[in-house]
Amino acid sequence: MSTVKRDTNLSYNCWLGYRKIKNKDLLIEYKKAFSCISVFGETKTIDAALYELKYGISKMLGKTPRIAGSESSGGINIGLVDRFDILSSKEINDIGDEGFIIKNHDKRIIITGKTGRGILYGVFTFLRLMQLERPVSSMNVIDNPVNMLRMVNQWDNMDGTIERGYAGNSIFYRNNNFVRSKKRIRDYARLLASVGINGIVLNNVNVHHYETRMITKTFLPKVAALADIFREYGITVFLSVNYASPVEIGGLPTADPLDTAVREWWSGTVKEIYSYIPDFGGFLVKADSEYRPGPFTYGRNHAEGANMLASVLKPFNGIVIWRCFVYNCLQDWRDRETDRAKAAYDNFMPLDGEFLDNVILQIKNGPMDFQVREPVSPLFGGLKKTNQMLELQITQEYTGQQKHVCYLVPQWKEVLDFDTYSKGEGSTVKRIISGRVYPQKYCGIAAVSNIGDDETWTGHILAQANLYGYGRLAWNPDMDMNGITDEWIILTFSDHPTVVKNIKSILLNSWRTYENYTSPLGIGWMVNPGHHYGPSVDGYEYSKWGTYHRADCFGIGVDRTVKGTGYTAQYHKRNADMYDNIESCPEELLLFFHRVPYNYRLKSGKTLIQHIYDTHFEGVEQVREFKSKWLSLKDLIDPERFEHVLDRLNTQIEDAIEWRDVVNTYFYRKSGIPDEKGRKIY
Ligand code: GCW
Repeated sequence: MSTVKRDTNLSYNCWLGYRKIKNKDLLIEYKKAFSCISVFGETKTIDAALYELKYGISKMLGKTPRIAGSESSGGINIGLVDRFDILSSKEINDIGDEGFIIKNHDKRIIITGKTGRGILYGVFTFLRLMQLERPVSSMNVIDNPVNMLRMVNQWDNMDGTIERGYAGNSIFYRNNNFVRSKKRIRDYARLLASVGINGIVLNNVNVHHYETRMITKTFLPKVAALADIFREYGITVFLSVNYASPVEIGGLPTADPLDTAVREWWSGTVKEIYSYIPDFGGFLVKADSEYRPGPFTYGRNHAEGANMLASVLKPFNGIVIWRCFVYNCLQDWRDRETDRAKAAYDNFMPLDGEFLDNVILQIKNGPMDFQVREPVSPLFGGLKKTNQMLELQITQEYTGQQKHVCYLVPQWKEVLDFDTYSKGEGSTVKRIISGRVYPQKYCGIAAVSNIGDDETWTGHILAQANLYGYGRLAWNPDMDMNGITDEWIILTFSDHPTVVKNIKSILLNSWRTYENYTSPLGIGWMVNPGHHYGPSVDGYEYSKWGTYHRADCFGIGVDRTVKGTGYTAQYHKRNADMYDNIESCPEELLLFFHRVPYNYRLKSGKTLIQHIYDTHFEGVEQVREFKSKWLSLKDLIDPERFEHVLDRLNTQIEDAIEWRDVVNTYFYRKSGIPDEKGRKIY
């Protein structure tokens, strides 16, 4: 693990670096108002909130605040709501268990909530407002998270590697054991809590030999030690489990969910877990997918599989998060109706309503697999009687692996705002996953984390914005994208207008740019099999049958209309019709839904082939533009981070050129149609 100097390392501190307040008048005002803190109530989470408050204020004011006894009433007061009589019952009723109130009252700033979590979120919000240099008089906030579960999934393995990790090794494990130093883990908890994350799954969904043993006495004390740290920061710990555990570590001949001995084994195991971690969250399960074991082996369905685990977790208030990323990775593409995109819906829709109320289905945003562009999974809006969570991928598996800048907040916004029309207009994904369309006992959002033990946490400093943005959207999916982006830049770098303007322009254009030089119009993949980095137009690890794009000398794309694979029929009528008709299908998804000849005219008036050539040339130019925008920040950003990003941008330019040339050459050879602009295509 890299050595880290906490207070001096700008990359390491991410958005919690806390710079001294620049505005002199405001600094005077802040010093007057915030030089003393009183604490009302004692819990570990309130202690953590106090620590953060002291740390942040000391750095921003250059002076450590005095901690007064609870008898003092000036300065900042933090504590549970019942300790402040000046709060009206309306104010108190307006917040839920995780909400908070920041109230500016009679020379005091009160930061309060009904739980330690609420107070902690209030403190982080307050510190953010300070760093954004907001006047004291404006510090009145009442806020609640929109989503109940706001989780990150670590794909960390106990050998220290991270599946699809692009920022070094695991901060949790090394050499098939837990790391000893917990400092970095605590700092991760701080980062997560600062944006409102309240749950973490500590190990990869692909549960291998050692991780299967995490639920045994050998490792449970170590899991419990991590849970102690995360608990202080209001984060509940979950584990991914191997469905075949009863066989692999329980010595049973079967893992059949309907077998009594299997159920008893799980019941004993769960009891033991709770004896170590009384507030353990529950299990995340990847079953019957990509060679992982599951109920199918025993002729049982996913509901039977999930419900057995849920019933043994129920007495402890634990939950089962069951992933819907289930498809046959060995399928034969030659049959017209066979379509991987249909798999999740086909597997889970027939089971709607059959899951126990402490099971949540976790659904990837798209029907395929975290591609640069995909439609929204039709399970959203399809499922009406099942708890559900959205799964996003912060780690940039298919979006440049943290060597390329690709800010995903714009993509996530589109997913969250997508209207499924499930219960009429306004049945958006964000309203479904927050339980506002159909009642759900548990619901929310999860994302695959992008951090590792690299100094920068994320391998590319600009990728920190994805972790930050995810947390902010998980808290409130209606939050404005511009606002989130500005905040992150100011907290992380500076509020200098050129810094904000240039970095924002890079970030907000980066997804489209990445798409421009990689796979066009929703077709997906075209990456090297296995590691998924760099172009390989025909690359697909699982298929000896064909490619994803099905390009030939006439055209490209997959006909997923009702006349084709029939995938469009999985959507509610309005969307199904929109996608089915080539005229109304959003053009960025054209090749996902339609098979199109190279000379097809797009709305721009260009032919499809010309669009492919042009966007690939444009993509490279756009990355060059990012570099020139970045270069103009040379004197406005510290050298360490300036050089780091510059280095990444140079790599991105080289890679974008490779993508451009490989993709354009491929389609030139396939189609035989030359570039109208006569540019050199290899
Ligand atoms: O995107 C694919 C990844 C696998 C991953 C799988 C999944 C954890 O390539 O690495 O496995 O999805 O989501 O289960």
